[in-house]
Amino acid sequence: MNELDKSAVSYQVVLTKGDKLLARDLDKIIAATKAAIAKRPAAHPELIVTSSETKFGIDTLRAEIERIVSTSGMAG
Ligand SMILES: Nc1nc2c(ncn2[C@@H]2O[C@H](COP(=O)(O)OP(=O)(O)OP(=O)(O)O)[C@@H](O)[C@H]2O)c(=O)[nH]1
Ligand SMILES: [Mg+2]
Repeated sequence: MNELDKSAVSYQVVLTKGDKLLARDLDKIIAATKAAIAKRPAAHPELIVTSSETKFGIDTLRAEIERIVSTSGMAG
């Protein structure tokens, strides 16, 4: 993340295996992670939480990737 911030390459944090934590622990991790990335200039302020076990957040992640690709000219 240091390198990405330095070179101004924007990025978004994805918390994987979201099913492994209790909801209240996950809330704490989300809050702590958001606080940590608030100081990072190239980090997207929103997080995405996913689980490949329950498929939670996978649609959101796919949609976000699609949005980035379609607005960055990468789609051709
Ligand atoms: N509970 C849970 N386990 C997962 C999930 N995704 C992967 N795993 C398990 O984590 C282990 C590593 O799987 P990988 O496919 O390498 O997943 P990864 O995201 O690269 O995770 P790491 O290798 O552990 O950094 C396997 O035992 C998977 O079954 C998830 O969403 N929930
Ligand atoms: Mg792995």
